[in-house]
Amino acid sequence: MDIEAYLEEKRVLVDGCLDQLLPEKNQFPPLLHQAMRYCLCAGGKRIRPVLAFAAAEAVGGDPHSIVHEACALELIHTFTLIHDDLPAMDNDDYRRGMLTTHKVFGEAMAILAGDALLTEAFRILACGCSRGVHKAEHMLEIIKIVAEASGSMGVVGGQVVDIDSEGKAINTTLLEYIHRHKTGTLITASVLLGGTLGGASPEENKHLRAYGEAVGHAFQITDDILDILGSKEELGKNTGSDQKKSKATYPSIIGMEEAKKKQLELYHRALESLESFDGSAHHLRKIALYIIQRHR
Ligand code: GRG
Repeated sequence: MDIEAYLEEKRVLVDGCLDQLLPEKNQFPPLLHQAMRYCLCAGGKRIRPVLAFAAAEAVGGDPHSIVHEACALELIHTFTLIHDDLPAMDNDDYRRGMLTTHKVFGEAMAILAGDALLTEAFRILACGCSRGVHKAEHMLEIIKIVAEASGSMGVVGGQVVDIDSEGKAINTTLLEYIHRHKTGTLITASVLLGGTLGGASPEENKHLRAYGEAVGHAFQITDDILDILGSKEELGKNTGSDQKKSKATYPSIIGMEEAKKKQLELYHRALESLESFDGSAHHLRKIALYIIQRHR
């Protein structure tokens, strides 16, 4: 199956499961549940769940057994998008081809919808033990990995440094910190979630972590490049926002050509980290390429 078909098949799987997992939009209080569903159901590539599926496959696990847990990753990711778009953060008007959550539901409801998505994600992960599908020790490990990836040493830390660096001349070391934390940690956690629940050995998880770190970093560089070269229609959000906010990015610090070289270097690093895997890591390899070539 080519990678586009694979991504589409998994996206449909995730969308169906998200719809089942989330409270109905008329569930009391309806405003909150509508706001939670609004951005979540607006589309999105679902790349974090897909990475979890592909990692599970790579270690001989069954991707279908981790659909709920993969959806939890998407809830956390969507929460970060909703909060990232708020006036106090990036102040964006469009996301996933629609007005941002706070533009439609107001700031208070956008904050609360994000909070509820994050909390719901951890409820779903905790249910992984009680559903009897996964070993409790694996689920505890996953909860720890996802919490660490999201917290002050992960996404929140990256976001703080990103905001604090706006309008400042920063070096590539600090920029790399922002990329690896704001974006990379949740992507790495997604790969490790699939690997761990798929039954990876410690050695396999070490390689999967290296893969996740490389593609996570590359993913943010692509995001920065698309903010300059991408189309608003394909991206579903305004372009040029990094420059408007005087944000340091790879293209702005080292130039477009060097940024593209860096992407390629990270792609090769991702492939190298999978050298000990056989054809079962086929989709992980293809996703790495997709990540540096994507248009949306
Ligand atoms: C995680 C507790 C916690 C707090 C979050 C708001 C915030 C703190 C962090 C913002 C992090 C952020 C939005 C990083 C950007 C990551 C990124 C490249 C997003 C775009 O992801 P895509 O392209 O989007 O996968 P789609 O819409 O396809 O899902």
